[in-house]
Amino acid sequence: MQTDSLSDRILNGERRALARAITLVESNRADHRAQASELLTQLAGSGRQALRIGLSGTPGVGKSTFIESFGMMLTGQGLRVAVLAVDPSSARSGGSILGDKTRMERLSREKNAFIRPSPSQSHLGGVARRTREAIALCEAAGYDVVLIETVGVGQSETVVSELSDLFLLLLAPAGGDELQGVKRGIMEMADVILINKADGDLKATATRTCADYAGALRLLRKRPQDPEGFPKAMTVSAVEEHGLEQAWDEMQSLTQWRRDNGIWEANRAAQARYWFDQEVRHALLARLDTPQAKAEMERLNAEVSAGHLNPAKAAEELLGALT
Ligand SMILES: Nc1nc2c(ncn2[C@@H]2O[C@H](COP(=O)(O)OP(=O)(O)OP(=O)(O)O)[C@@H](O)[C@H]2O)c(=O)[nH]1
Ligand SMILES: [Mg+2]
Repeated sequence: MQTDSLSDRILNGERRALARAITLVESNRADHRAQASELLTQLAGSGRQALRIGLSGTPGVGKSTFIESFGMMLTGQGLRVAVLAVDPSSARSGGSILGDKTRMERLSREKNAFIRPSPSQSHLGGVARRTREAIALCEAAGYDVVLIETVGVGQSETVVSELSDLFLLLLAPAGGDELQGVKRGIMEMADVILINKADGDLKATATRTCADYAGALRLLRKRPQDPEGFPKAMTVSAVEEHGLEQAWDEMQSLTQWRRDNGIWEANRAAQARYWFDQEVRHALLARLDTPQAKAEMERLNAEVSAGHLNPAKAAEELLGALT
């Protein structure tokens, strides 16, 4: 594959070229990795930046419906929108974004939208890298907003928040008990909490839930990356398309404040360092996975269990043998 022409076509914003490039970065084949790396290097100079919005929420909370309505609102304003997913459980069914492509029917027909199913990878580290590279490709292709969706399963929120400029947490209307169901760590990542389904019979409950979360957010430690009034809780209805514009206004004013105060740049720099660190760790662990390393480990294991070598000494020997 000619990466030169592929990069031109991506810079031209051609969706098919973008899809092909994402397939390339998702591949494990060594030649594909090399091409992907070359392509990403070529595109790195484009200087284009999208607003990267992470979105998390439990199954059924309305992520797909929200993305469809919110995405349509953005494309309606002339913005180009890409949707990616971080989905560590490849076995996930039903709710997968692949099935969503048909569910996000209106958005997938928009010429200014690009929807990409999540890569079927069971390893979160692998998913993170591929998503990171897919985001870079979407930015080079001139997308204004990249939405990165994850269903809340433990670590995936951290991955998404480390990949995004803004982190949205989508919640359902519920009684006060439910508040405790959201882990504190996840609350602390959120820039905007959206209580979805604020319509019909659920409207009053949603308003109450929103007030509960607004209260809970005020109790959290103030973060240096926030202006007054953030993080914020708001109600929306993805189905009735209520509150979406207000939510977008808040996201934009938060983003503008962060840009004006150097926080946007600092955050992206910190993320780059985080991913560098992760890549190093990942690569080091991969070195333990070679046949030679495994054989050496087995030999040292025997020594350790026989009491001929202490564990620290054995580790030192093993690491010394890894080059
Ligand atoms: N009343 C109401 N129902 C909604 C709203 N948004 C989503 N729903 C409904 O909630 C159900 C789940 O919506 P999805 O958008 O598929 O939820 P999801 O978070 O993508 O779910 P998973 O992909 O399985 O994680 C569907 O029946 C939607 O119609 C809303 O704003 N109001
Ligand atoms: Mg969904």
